[in-house]
Amino acid sequence: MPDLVRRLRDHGQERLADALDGLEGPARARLAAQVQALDLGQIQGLVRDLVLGGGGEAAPGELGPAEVVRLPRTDADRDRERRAREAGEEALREGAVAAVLLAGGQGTRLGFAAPKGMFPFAPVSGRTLFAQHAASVEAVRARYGCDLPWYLMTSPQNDEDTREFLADCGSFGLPPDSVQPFVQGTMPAVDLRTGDILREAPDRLALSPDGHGGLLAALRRHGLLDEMRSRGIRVIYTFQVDNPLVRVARPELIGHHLLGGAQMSSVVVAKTGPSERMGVVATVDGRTAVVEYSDLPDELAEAREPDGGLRYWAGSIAVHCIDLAFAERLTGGGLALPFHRAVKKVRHVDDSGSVVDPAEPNAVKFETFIFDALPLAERTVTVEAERGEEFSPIKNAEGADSPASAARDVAARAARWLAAAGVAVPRDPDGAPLHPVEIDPRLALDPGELAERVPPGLVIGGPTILGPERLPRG
Ligand code: UD2
Repeated sequence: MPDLVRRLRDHGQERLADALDGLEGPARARLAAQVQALDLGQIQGLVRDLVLGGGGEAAPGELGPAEVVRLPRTDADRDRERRAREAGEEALREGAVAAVLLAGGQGTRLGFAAPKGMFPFAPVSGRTLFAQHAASVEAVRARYGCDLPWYLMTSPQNDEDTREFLADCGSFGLPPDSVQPFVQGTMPAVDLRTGDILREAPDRLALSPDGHGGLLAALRRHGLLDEMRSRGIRVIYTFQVDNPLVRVARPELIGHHLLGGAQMSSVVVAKTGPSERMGVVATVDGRTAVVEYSDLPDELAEAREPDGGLRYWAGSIAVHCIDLAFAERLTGGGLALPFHRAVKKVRHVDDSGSVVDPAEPNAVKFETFIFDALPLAERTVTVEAERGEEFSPIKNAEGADSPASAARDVAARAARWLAAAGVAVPRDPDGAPLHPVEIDPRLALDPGELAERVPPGLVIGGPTILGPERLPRG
């Protein structure tokens, strides 16, 4: 134990060393075990570079717009799209795809205390985000007659609640060995001014999830990359918990990824404007990268092409295909993703053990981002999607990217699909659907499927749920 205290001092963590030294018995053992698990050399470097150094991250390199497979417009585009879909469908039928949900975040902006996946987003049924994603997974499994294993990344903060919810819901009827939660790593928060590691209780560090970039390391740590390999998985399809419109394992993306020989691929939508808070896919020093909104200087965010369009229009919706061999290579040799700093309010105890509830941001959290693997890939593919078809995240309690905007977009997509299937959709004078409608992914994953399966003579006379029970029998 004196050894551990000395190691803390050697790495500039005097206060934590004193705190540990001042504890006795089980409390001392508990804190010591947490300190033991830290990489103190790494934290010292991060404090030096990202906290005491004024917080400046490495200067971004030379920026350029990304090459993007645009939405199909010509016959040649549609032909390419068809080939991509067929290649993706083949990979799905072979069982070569795993769906990985990123659900370890804390969802503080939404102000919802439970795991975000338990948020009841659906305008009519009140179904949760987890249930929606599970229904998509089930629909893909049924459509392609495949095993589509579903891995859910949780964090120590929400793992237990997530597992309990999945158990209560009987894994939403999916085969239990195909639904696998796994917990991501953590990093300690440090004091914004001094770099001291903070404690949330006298015998407990203030730990938080290490960012979604912790995904690959967590998959390896839990033996899941090996499991994927033995299952015959080649493509890891990642998506975020907060997007109810997300297309899980969309064959076109998988196909573009495979046909392009990519190690990592991304989906983008056109940003609504220069200030929309989403990362853009771009090139940095000639390599594909996501530049986070907070790192994109205003003059670049506002830069226009001669046709008036935004130069950096390609907003990442955080859906990626990652080649399994690439994930194995990245995690095999200690290759590390860069850490970013997030300045946050973190409740902690001071030297005397009293709780401090800061009114202003007081701490730095360290996070890695999965999209920082893009520049490490030899080949990448970036595919454009239609925003209204695939992206409406729930991040804030109100306004943009809120439960209200998502409910509106869910209903608008359903109305579009119904209209395309020849069903009359009553609308208000502004053209918005009069009644919210939900389409269960198990009934239809896309407009074409809905057109084939829509119940004959369907009339939308009020809020409506079109579920799998409406499937034609047999
Ligand atoms: C993310 C992207 C942003 C844009 C936007 C689209 C980052 C840093 N930014 O913004 O560029 O693409 O999404 O919706 O990703 N998560 C974990 N573990 C963690 C942290 C997050 O699993 O340690 C999950 C979280 O549960 C969520 C997702 O990652 O599903 C995104 O996290 P976020 O909400 O913090 O990212 P956001 O909204 O800033």
